[in-house]
Amino acid sequence: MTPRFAPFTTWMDWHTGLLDPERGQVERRLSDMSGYYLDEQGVDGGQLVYRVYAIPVEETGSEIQCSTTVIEPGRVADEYFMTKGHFHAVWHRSEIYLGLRGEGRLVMATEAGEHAVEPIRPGSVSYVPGGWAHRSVNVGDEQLVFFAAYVGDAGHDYGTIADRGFPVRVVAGAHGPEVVDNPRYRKE
Ligand code: S6P
Ligand code: ZN
Repeated sequence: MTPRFAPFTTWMDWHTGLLDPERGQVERRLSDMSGYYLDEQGVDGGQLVYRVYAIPVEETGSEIQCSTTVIEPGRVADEYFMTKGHFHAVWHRSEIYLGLRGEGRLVMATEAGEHAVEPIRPGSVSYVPGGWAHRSVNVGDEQLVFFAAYVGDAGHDYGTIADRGFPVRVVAGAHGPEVVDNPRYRKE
């Protein structure tokens, strides 16, 4: 059997999340996230929320996709800057997140409405089992940086979360980050 390609190395800056060589980048601004935050009155759509730097490989079950995500510090009303969040299109595909910099929360939820919130910070290794939608939230005052690895054919289902939201939101409370119910969440 002939291997499909030769081994390769990518250099990652563990502080900034930048990759060398940089092979692909996705940028999300507030204008890309209309409807994701509860109170979007007066938001500046041009504000950068996060970037994802990928190490692209073929999207097959034989490969492992890897990327770093860098979420800026900031809020929309009381809600911290966060990623869109998604289920994997192949719903049972799992994922691992390694926290590199900053202070965050990994919000996860099942289709049935069960939810879990885990910390992301330097040294955290979070396991996202298949069937759990996942969103990361920067609750600190510096960039949140983490590395993600997942099965190559997982794909992304953004529509379900865009329509229904997560059962909970992470907001700035009087004494720090708080997890509160999302009044707009729809189970089905
Ligand atoms: C991919 C993995 C991450 C996210 C990234 C941005 O399966 O979970 O690389 O893609 O953190 O989040 P989102 O929800 O915009 O894809
Ligand atoms: Zn994912």
